[in-house]
Amino acid sequence: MPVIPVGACMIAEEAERAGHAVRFLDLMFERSPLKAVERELDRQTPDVVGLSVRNIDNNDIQSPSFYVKELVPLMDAIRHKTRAVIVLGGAAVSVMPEELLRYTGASLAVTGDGEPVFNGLLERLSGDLSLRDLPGISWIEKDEFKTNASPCPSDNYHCRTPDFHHWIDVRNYRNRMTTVPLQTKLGCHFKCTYCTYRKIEGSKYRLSSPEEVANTIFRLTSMGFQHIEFVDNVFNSPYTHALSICKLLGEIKHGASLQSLEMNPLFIDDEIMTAMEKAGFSGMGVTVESASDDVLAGLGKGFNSEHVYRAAEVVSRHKIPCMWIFMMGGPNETEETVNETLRFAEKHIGPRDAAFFGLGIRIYPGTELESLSRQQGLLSLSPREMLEPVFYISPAVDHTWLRSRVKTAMSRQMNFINTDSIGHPILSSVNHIAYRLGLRPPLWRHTRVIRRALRLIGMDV
Ligand code: B12
Ligand code: SF4
Repeated sequence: MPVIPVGACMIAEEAERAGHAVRFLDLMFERSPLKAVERELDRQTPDVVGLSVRNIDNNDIQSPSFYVKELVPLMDAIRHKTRAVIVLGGAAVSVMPEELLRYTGASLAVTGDGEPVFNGLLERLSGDLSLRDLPGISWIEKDEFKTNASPCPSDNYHCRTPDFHHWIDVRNYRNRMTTVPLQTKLGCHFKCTYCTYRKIEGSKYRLSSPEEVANTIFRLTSMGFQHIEFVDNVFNSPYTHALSICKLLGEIKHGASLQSLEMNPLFIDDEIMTAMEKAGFSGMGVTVESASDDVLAGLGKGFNSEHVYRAAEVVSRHKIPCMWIFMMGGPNETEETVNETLRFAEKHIGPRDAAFFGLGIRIYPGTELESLSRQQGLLSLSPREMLEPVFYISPAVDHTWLRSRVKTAMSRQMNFINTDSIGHPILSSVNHIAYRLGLRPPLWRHTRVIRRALRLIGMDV
């Protein structure tokens, strides 16, 4: 599913609001991004080029794809055709700013919330002022990485959405089953050992009021968007915040179909599920990762298998289709724990629901998982060398065995998928066809039917 470049649209909109002349180039559907960039630069000479970099790689241990490599020719073209200051921003940049700056040779990187920093940066550049003390930027000076901490975030987050029609060709996204992203809060206070999200949004919660969320949903529906996805790090934490949003949305006629793939089993109960049903949720995802206590402890999830089983019971009493998300091969994983998780999935995930099994965990510099990987002798690369994807698999489980064990479960359960399934090239055509047939997001609700249909034409996806 192509993801709408919401962050880039927000940055562009704020810069335009501040009085700058902004051109926006969406490379998502360009056959040749390089030619598109060259064409754009032939038309005009910008003073600043901002690049929004979302994904470093595809997080796929089996067929890794290193997307950042594709930036290099674009950077070369920009440098060749202009003298513009090149600024990197986006989620990938917050995760590995030093490594990305070194790899691409960009002038600056903006980490964390982009809008205030980028506007401050443009203001200083326009006034020929020094950037050295500007909060939220990083750069390389005489081979040394320099970084200024992000500006102190305010306590609240004001939920908002850019005017997408002004920046991107919305139809291209809509007819590929894309949902519109919306955040009800920023931050996450959990401490999962592998996670980078706190680096992006911080560990302190910044909440939007339920009224602001409702107004933003109205704005989106008035722009013609019906399928809205809450892209919070964890939607149902803090519990009372999510509950009040769902209750309010249940009381008003907004006309949107909602979903969130980031639900924590700790906070799933009948009350929130009922509120979500009334609010108009058409799908939800629970990031359980495992059903084994040892693995959950190794991942630092802050919940145990009892919570996982309890969440399954609650979900089965309600109507919202659920995607169960697992991460196989983490710390403390053994053959026994893999079997434990698969037994849970086979027994407790009903035919209406689906399960996704990711194999191996991408290791990022600065995480506990990085330290553990070094202690266990599994990682000797320097942080710089970790820009190209590296993965953790518990030394107590054989990778090939794990892969084939999950495949065996998938061959019996047609509602199970793995990393190979979501990376399969046929999926974009499936999205397209499904849309034409009148199906609407989330497409994973139809996993069983799609896998069966593909099997009939000889594709075991
Ligand atoms: C929700 C989400 C998803 C959803 C998206 C649903 C949807 N409808 O949009 C789904 C599940 C589909 C998804 C899929 C994937 N995701 Co994802 N996802 C996220 C998540 C949790 C939130 C993204 C979001 O919308 N944020 C809100 C917007 C407003 O923020 P933003 O885009 O980052 O923009 C801000 C700043 O970055 C900055 N900014 C952005 N652009 C620019 C440009 C300039 C010039 C400047 C100055 C600043 C700037 O300012 C913006 C506003 O403050 C992030 C984690 C996170 N907390 O960020 C991971 C994250 C972005 N995903 C990630 C990955 C890897 C993926 C997948 C590749 C996983 C996979 N194997 O399938 C796919 C790729 C999908 C695709 N086509 O791109 C990584 C990317 C970095 C990395 N590690 O490589 C992240 C960071 C998580 C992680 N593991 O670290 N994802
Ligand atoms: S709950 Fe999710 S976002 Fe929060 S630390 Fe854990 S993995 Fe990261």
